[in-house]
Amino acid sequence: MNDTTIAAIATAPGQGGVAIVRLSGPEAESILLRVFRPARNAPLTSHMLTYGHVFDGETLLDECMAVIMRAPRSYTREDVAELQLHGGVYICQRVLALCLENGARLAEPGEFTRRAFLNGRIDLSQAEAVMGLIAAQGAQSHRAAMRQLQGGASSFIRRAADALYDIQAGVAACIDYPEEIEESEAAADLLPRIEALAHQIDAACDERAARILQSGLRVALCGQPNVGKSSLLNALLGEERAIVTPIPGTTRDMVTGDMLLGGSIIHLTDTAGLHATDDPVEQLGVQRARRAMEEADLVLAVLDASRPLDGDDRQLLQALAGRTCAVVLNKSDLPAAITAQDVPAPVNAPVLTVSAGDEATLNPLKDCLAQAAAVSDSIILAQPRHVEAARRAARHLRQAAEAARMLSVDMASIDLQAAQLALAEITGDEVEERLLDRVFGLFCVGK
Ligand SMILES: Nc1nc2c(ncn2[C@@H]2O[C@H](COP(=O)(O)OP(=O)(O)O)[C@@H](O)[C@H]2O)c(=O)[nH]1
Ligand SMILES: [Mg+2]
Repeated sequence: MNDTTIAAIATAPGQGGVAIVRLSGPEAESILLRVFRPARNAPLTSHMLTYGHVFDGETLLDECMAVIMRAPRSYTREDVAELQLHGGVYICQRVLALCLENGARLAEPGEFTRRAFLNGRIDLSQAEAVMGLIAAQGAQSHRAAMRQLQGGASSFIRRAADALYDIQAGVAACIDYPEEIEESEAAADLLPRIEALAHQIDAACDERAARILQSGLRVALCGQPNVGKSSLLNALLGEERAIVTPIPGTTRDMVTGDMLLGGSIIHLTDTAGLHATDDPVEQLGVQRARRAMEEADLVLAVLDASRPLDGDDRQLLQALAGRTCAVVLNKSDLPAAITAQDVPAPVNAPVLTVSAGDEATLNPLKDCLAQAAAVSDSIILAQPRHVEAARRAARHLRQAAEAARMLSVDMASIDLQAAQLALAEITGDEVEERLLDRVFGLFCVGK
């Protein structure tokens, strides 16, 4: 247990109806009582709100409610005190300063949650889920964070770790009792188990899903100048984000915007038209457009349906072979020069006919985006950090199997141990201070 008491403003900065200053640690209650005077002179009851006042010296600072949550029945498992103040910037800052003057230390980002972790209330993956809940902008990321908070990832990893301990015990027995255990029999028993576990862990990893949950589906609008990419971006976002003119080459830098579709975040990037140009500014724009296209999870190849396809259009469509993409035939309100049948679309790419000015025509496109951003609710590891560590564990397991097969069973033990450590990183059973700093450094102050 930590012997310092930390304090922070737990609510978002700015004005609001209510703001909360939070304290955690052994002195939480005594510091609270130095700052807050209950209206009735009675001891505070744990988990009950008490009405009273905060004084700054002899000056009345605020009329407020206070609560003490005594250990271990609190978020951090320490004594926690909270003051519910009027949500003014000055009041919050002054009350926080009073707490600090009375013995508290300013909390670092994520320090309350770090204490909850260090005191064993939650494991590391659950602590990260708290951050995921706060950061969730759509129902999909919220569901994934909630599953993680409920221990979804942890229980999977613990089961995998248990299976691995059993395997390690088998290897240890082989090393300790070489006379009793036949090497080939041990290998025949352990190898399939190691391989099955590696497979099971790999199957729980989905980099794409983890990334989409964290930062949304990256969609790049690509195509020649003047086909209507910026108009489509604006129409999808429902606001005039990008400049639209009949002059080719209007969009030079990248314009981005987020939208919510079917509970998922779609991160749209409008790009400069892909074409050869002598203008150095436009050239940079084209370079950026190419990069955005490479990095996108889904590319929308936008074509102008009112003119025939040309070489540049065909080149773009060819470049998208093998990518997740959709072809958008824009300007369907004008007399058509090409229809969906004329487009040599990449395999599996839908061709959607739209008009940027007609919202109803955009629905199939929105459905297509929502579908691409949907992540299965059964996804087990929903965080890039977890996926990375799990992949590392699976890699070590496969190396262990290789060593056992090519050399001898006992040669597997180093890689098995490395796999066990990689799994433990996810739940935080085996963590270095540096890893904790990295994880909790991403939090907001006051959580
Ligand atoms: N008729 C018609 N004109 C469009 C449509 N979409 C865009 N435009 C026009 O095409 C021109 C170029 O549009 P813009 O969005 O700037 O194209 P970008 O260069 O691909 O970003 C502008 O004059 C738009 O008003 C559409 O669906 N129908
Ligand atoms: Mg544009």
